[in-house]
Amino acid sequence: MPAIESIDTFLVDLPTIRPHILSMATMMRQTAVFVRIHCADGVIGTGEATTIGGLSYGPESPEGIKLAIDTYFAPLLLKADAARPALIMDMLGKAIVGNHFAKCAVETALLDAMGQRLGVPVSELLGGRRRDSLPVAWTLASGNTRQDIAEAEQMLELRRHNIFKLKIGKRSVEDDVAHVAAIKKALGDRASVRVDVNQAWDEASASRGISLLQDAGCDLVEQPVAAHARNAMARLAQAHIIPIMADEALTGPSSAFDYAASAAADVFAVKIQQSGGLHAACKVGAIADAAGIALYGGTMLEVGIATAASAHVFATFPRLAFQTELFGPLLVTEEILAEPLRYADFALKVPDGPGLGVSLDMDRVAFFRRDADRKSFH
Ligand code: MUC
Ligand code: MG
Repeated sequence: MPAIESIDTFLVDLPTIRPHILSMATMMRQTAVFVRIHCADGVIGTGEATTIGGLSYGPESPEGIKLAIDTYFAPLLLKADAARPALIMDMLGKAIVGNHFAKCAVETALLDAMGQRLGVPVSELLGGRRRDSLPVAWTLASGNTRQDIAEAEQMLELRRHNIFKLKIGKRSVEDDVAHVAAIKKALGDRASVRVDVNQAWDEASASRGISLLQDAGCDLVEQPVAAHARNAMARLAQAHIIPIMADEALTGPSSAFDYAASAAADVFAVKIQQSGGLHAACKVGAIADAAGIALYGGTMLEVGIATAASAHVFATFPRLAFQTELFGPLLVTEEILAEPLRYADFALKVPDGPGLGVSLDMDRVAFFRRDADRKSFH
């Protein structure tokens, strides 16, 4: 049994390539919490957690995730059998309420270590991959219609993205719809245009907005109303042809079951962190599949490690009708992986090395980590 010998966590702040404007926050940087689990057989597993705009998106913050892992997770993990990640996650589930993002980072590190130990990619540990590449959307969120069109044109030209998600909900419904319509008109059939309202509308605004978005040629509306407004989501999904996607509402298998049983969404955005881990995300996917709900591979704007972990999960899905948005590493100016993830032909290549198939560049991490002691982890 390779026991867990030590756990280290550190925060890394990375600037975004431009302000990323969402209805609840404007991001100028992304902060990643990295977790490294050192096992007695010499294997080191790496995990990552990120949030959006500190505490503005959900109940966990990067600083809180680090504190929770250092103070509450680490004593439970020390000396545990690293070759039993499922048992460890059961134990953490019993001892620690919530803290889904922290749990996901820890499970990622455990599965990365397990995959390295067995010489197989994490997707194989999760039941087996069904695809080697994943189409990836890009989020246009500069806050300026002309700049967004120019950005989309550049992505099409580079053959990096032909699916665009627009962040709306900050302005009036009419102004937001005009913004979406202008972008769709400029891009035409060359791209799929979708929106994410991030819970900003009440039901009446949503009903009006969705009808207008449908006329504008928008393909998908994500979380138009509050996460707790399940009945409103069900009525909107029932009333409109344009698919309605749940995101913030899905916080793991129970909420996914609840939403599926209430027909409260046409599409589920699966996120590994929001779900509470990689296996939990697979269960959310399985519930959707069983209920005839379409799937989308979501992001919490993770950087390299958790984007790779998400890719391993989504690669196992039998159906992925609305593709993915695993572009997080491209939203920041700095690469922190030893070998960057590969994006080409509108898709992300799922890494195929053992474990996550990616690793941190520890020199770059030492440079960008928040505590300025620039400690070396070699
Ligand atoms: C969200 O709500 O989906 C995903 C893409 C993006 O720009 O923000 C995230 C969060
Ligand atoms: Mg969303």
